[in-house]
Amino acid sequence: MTNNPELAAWIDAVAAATTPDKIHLVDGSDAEHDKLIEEMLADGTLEKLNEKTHPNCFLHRSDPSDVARVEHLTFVCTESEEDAGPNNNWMATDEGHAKIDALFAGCMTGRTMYVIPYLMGPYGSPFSRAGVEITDSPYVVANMRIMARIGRRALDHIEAGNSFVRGLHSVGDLDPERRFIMHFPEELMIKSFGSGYGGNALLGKKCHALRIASWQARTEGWLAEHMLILGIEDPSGKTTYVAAAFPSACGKTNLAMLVPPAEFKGWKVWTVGDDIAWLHLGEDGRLWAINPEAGFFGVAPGTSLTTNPNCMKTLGRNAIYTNVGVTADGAPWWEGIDGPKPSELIDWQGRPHDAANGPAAHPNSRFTVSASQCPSYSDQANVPQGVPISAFIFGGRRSAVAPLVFEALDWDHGVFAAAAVASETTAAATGQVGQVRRDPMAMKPFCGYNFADYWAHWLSFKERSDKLPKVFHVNWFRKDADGNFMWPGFGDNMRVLKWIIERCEGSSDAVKTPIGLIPQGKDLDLSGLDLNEATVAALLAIDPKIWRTEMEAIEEYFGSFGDRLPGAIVEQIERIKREIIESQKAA
Ligand code: SAT
Ligand code: MN
Repeated sequence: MTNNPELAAWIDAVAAATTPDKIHLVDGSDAEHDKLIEEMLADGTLEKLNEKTHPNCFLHRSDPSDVARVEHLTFVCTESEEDAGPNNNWMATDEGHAKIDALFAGCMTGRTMYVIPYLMGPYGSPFSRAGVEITDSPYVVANMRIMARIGRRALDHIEAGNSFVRGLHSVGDLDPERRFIMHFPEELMIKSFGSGYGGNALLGKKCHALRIASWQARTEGWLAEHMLILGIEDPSGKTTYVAAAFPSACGKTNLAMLVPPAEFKGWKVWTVGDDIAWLHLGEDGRLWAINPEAGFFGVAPGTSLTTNPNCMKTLGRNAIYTNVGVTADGAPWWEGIDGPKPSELIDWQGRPHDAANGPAAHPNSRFTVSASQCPSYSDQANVPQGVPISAFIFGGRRSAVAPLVFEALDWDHGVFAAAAVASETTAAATGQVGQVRRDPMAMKPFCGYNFADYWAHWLSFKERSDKLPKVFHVNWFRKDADGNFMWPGFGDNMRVLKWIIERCEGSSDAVKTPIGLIPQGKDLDLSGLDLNEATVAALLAIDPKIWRTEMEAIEEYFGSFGDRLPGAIVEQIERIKREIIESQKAA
């Protein structure tokens, strides 16, 4: 099966433990894919959508209890609990293995065991990393084929002697009581049991490219981040790259594929990635980013020709839809898609749609599609050294508190501001939606080690380079007293991106406040936008009273990391608190 002895021994050991009927080494070929699709159509795993309107598109309905990531069942298993940190569920390595191995015992009887060699990152990039996922889910194979570079070339990379992450996955019996997603960063290993869904099952994505990779990145001096990467081309043809981190289901895919408003003649946005960035310091001192993924696993609801035209043009063919609704003529459908709601609709659970049962598409329903189909896909997306990043943008979903945008004063302050990000929870993870929680760097669910060590790692880049990206914080989700969004968002976010680029070039103004540098209305290009002055001022305002309360919440959160918290973070807290009080006295 393979001439790599380590891989061969692992495949044998897994087969002995899980007792599959068949073992299939995935080569990634079209013929193999066609056969898998045929089998999934035959057993009902997939449903064919309308070939005329949606060529080569399929619908998968997951078990209704298995529709999102399960953070309470996700563990980082290390020798020392301190290494996992208060931000992770921890289990001792031996205990973790014992617990999950018991579930894997004999679980593939009657099933085929698929062995998927995969590469995260462009072929030929020194920053790309390999993995092998063993799974009993053909749906996982089909999704991994879109999301990663799988098959023969990835196996060649491993057989050339490169290290690889081992990921073992079984859907088990989909019993939420018998479900665990476990990471063993010290062994470069993942074991996931009992879920077939997205981030729980496509192990190259969150499990490998973020949790395990963030651990590797710290020991090796790079960054693995929950960030989109995009290039902004100005009318002169100059392209500036930025990377932006937002929690799941907060619009990363929309921002990555942004179409500038009509007033922005000659401006273009190029998509490099929509979810994950791996960043390395170049010899020039700049941070260079690659997208380890090859596809998009995006949230369907809310996606339309108005909110994200490039995405709509990407996902109409060769796509797998999970948990969306379907129209009478076999087209995928979700809340927020263009056009009127059809009178006949099947919901995500396969029932005739009845509003009493909730939305037709699950709020976390998804599409899986190759990035190469995206009209805004960057011609630099597969360049081995990646693209140079000029700005980091962080943000969350905050109805109040955070202004539309601010710039950090320096690197330490930027790391603090990113670490202090909070956001209202979404349907991307099971649990209550709309609760404010701290989500540092949008990595709360994905950092594979102690956040205190992670912030220290971020801070350490200052000693290694004086050409680091500028750091910004944005909030597209500010609401007025009546609960309406004040900022139009989507394509109009270009107006904020433009100010950010101008700040990087030193050509735009800002006012210094205790929390950072904030533009005034005059500094933003708001041409053609129907926003009154009072709304613009409210979007850019910071209320010292609210910020004193916010700083207390931030301080309490950071306090939970005890002595391991870097001193530079404590200094930022003290400075901002002091300056807020001074500004109140001066007013
Ligand atoms: O389910 S995934 O983790 O892949 C998607 C997300 O929550 O961002
Ligand atoms: Mn994500």
